[in-house]
Amino acid sequence: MRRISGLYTPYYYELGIDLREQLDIVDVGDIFVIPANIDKAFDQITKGIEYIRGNGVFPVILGGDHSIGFPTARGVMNAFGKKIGVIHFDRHIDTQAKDLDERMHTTPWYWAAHERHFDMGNLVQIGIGGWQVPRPGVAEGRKQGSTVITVEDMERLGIDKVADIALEVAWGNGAEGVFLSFDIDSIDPGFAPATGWPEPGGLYPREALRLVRRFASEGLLGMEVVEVSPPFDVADITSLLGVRLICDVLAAQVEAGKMGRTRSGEPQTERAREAWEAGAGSPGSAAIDRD
Ligand SMILES: [Mn+2]
Repeated sequence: MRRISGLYTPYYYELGIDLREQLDIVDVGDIFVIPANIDKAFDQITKGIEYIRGNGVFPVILGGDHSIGFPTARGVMNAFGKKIGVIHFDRHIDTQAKDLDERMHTTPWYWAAHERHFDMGNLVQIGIGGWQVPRPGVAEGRKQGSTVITVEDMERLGIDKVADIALEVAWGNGAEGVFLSFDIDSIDPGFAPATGWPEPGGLYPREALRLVRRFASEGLLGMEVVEVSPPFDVADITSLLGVRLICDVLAAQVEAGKMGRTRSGEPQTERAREAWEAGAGSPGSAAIDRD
C-alpha cells in the first residue's frame, strides 16, 4: 500500500479536494514489534497510536493482521479518554476470545470490549457472512450485543439505510467518537484477492467506498486497513483499493469540515483551532467536532 500509494495524485475529482492543500500527511514508519511476544507487540502498537492520536493527529494504520485491531483501538481510546464506537468491515466476525489458544486475528473486539471506553453495544460489523465465521465469535457477539449487517442485508436495505443504521449503533450509547477498522477481506476476493482468508460473496468496492465516505463525513478518530497481503496480490489491485479507502476517508472528512484547512489556511474545526493556537498539532490535524 505504501509503495502503490505513489500512483495516486492528491486531487480527488468528485469532491474537488486536494489532500496536499488541506492536510499535513506524514509516514511515521513502522511501529517496532516483537512478533514472538504478543503482549509486548500489542503494547508497542498501543503506545504508538496513543502518542499519535494524543497529539491531535488522525492515525491511519496499515496492517498487519486483524489482531492489531485491539491494540490500535486501545491506543485511540487511551488518547481520547471517552467512550468510542467501532465500525468494522469484515467477512469474519472477530469477536471470539481465543483462536488456537492465542489472541489471533479473529479476536480484536473481544479484547477491545474489556477496555473502559468500549463495549460491543457500539460495535457494528458490516459484510459478515459465508462459510468462515467462527461460531465462538458468533456466540460472543450475540451475548455482548454487537450489530451484524450482512451483504444480503445491504442488498435488501440499500447502502444509505445501512449507513444510517451503522452510524446509529456506533455513535449510540453515549459514544463520543468512532474508530474505523477495515478488513480488506470484506471486499469480494474478485476485487481484493490479496488476503489471508478470502471468502467469496463480499462487498463491491464502490459499495464500501460510498459507506466509508459517509462514515468519514461524520468524523472519525482514526482508521486501519488490515489483512492486505501483497504476496497474494494480482497487479496490486488489493493494495490500490486499500489506499483508495484511506484517501476517500481523508477527503470525505475534509469535505465535511471534520479535518483540514479552510481556504485561508486556518484549521476548520474549533478543536483543531484550539490545538493549533496552543501549539499542539498542525492546522491539518484531525479533530472530532460532531453536532
Ligand atoms: Mn478481520
